[in-house]
Amino acid sequence: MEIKTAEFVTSLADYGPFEGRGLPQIAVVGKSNVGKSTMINRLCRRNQLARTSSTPGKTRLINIFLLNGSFHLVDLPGYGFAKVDKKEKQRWGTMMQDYFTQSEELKHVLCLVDIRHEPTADDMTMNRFLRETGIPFTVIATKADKISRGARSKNLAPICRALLVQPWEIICFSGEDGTGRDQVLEKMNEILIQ
Ligand SMILES: Nc1nc2c(ncn2[C@@H]2O[C@H](COP(=O)(O)OP(=O)(O)O)[C@@H](O)[C@H]2O)c(=O)[nH]1
Ligand SMILES: [Mg+2]
Repeated sequence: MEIKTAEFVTSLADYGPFEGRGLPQIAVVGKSNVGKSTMINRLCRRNQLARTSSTPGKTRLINIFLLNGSFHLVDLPGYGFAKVDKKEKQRWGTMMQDYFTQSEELKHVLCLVDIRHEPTADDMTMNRFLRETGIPFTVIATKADKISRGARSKNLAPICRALLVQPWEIICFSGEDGTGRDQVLEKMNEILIQ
């Protein structure tokens, strides 16, 4: 699959109706700064479609994009930013709950983790939630350019253990050099033709 058109639809603080809602959705989750927006931009070959930031935790909204006029890519707010206060964490929890309880259109979740680090407690909570609710997901190990090719399988081992996936199920991705882009697009195609 190739992304021919990509447009920003809307940002929502509370999930609910939006223009064009009803198309299949693929959501992106992961901690703040893991590379969600960067991946979206890379997939769409657009530098500024999703805002990236070197200050983690700034995206506290659900950002929705329409791709190829046929499905919605949903950039969910990142978790695990140390500096946010309790109130902000609660707000995040409510947003996510609202999203997941009413997302009849959700087909699949792309779970991003940093290839250099062991998954966090929040990553594991999200993983458990997806398993329990039976929402299909794929783990994407981002920032693959930050380690050597040879180190990849070694780095994937703790991720596999924590998230209960097999190494071959994980897609190594880099927004920097495009590693894994084709694989993610292929995965999206599989999800959407089902
Ligand atoms: N080297 C490298 N840096 C990345 C990659 N993905 C994201 N970054 C950087 O990590 C920071 C956070 O990225 P962003 O996409 O805003 O993360 P988000 O909070 O998950 O949306 C930015 O400074 C990006 O340039 C990647 O694959 N490789
Ligand atoms: Mg972002």
